[in-house]
Amino acid sequence: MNIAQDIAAGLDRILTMEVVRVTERAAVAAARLRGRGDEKAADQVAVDAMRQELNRLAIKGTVVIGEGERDEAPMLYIGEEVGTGKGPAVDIALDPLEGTTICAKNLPNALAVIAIAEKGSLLFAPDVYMDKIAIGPGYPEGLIDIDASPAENLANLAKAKGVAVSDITACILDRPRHAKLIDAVRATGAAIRLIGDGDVAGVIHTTDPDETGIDIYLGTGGAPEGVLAAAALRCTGGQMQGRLILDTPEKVARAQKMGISDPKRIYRAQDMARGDVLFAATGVTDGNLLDGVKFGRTFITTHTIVLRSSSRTVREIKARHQDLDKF
Ligand code: VTB
Repeated sequence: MNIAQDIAAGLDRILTMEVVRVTERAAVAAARLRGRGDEKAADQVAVDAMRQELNRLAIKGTVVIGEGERDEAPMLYIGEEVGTGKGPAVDIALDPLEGTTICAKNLPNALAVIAIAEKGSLLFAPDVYMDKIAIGPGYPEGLIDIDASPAENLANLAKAKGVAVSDITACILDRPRHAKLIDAVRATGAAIRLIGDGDVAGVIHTTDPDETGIDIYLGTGGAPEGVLAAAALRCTGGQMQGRLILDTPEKVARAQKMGISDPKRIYRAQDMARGDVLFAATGVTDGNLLDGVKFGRTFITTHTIVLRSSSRTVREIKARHQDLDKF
């Protein structure tokens, strides 16, 4: 495909490089507040920085997954128009600081994250929980099933990988609600990596088990984070299923207002993020896939992963920022 066709067919290729600045800037801002025990402040500076850079992008963007409803989030709220207004009409899912607590405690895998997709192609997910299961690329479609038991999913994955179940590691959020799930996984002999927060990273880690040591993600986390993770998986390959947890009439009604008519629907990655998708994440704290921001005496380094679904290219960008005034 030549560039003209490429632009006509979907997102501007140039955006793939431009979007890096958006997550870099948010990550640097948040990283300055690493380990300060102040989640809110770290999130706020990341939001400010991301918004500022996003508004320089040549897009006509609408935030579909952001910091919350308009009345609760002054910036990057759902529905906010971002970008210069001149360029492709796109939907944006973002989390300027995924893992605010991780950042406040300076623990691994806090990220600044964004996904950009063609207008109307990202799931408009309410801020409820989502049950999730994900594995990386290279396995037959349908290998995992959100309705199967953890033992069945782990056995199928181990068999397909050609290893014993005891050689599989599952990533699960460390929450009391996961007590049964954790017991069920441990009963199979598989290992668990318990994470305090950051299930976008948890899902992405399944795409490179040799590097991260994680084969499968299981459990419930935020639905907005589910859409972000699905966008990444669309680009890297891999499989994901998610189901919204709409366990009260109020949540069902809220979802309905957002266009979700079947509250029990199982969404695959390609249902949550359709069409041409760009995804970028910059490490805030050191992690399994991405290094955190480093503040040197004369420069700042950032480490970003940039993905695009149409080409499935995985780019890692290590940047040395020497003009410190821009941050
Ligand atoms: C996860 C995690 C996020 O929310 O989605 C989690 O990835 C789910 O909510 O980093 P609970 O904390 O209520 O379990 C976060 O921890 C924060 O957005």
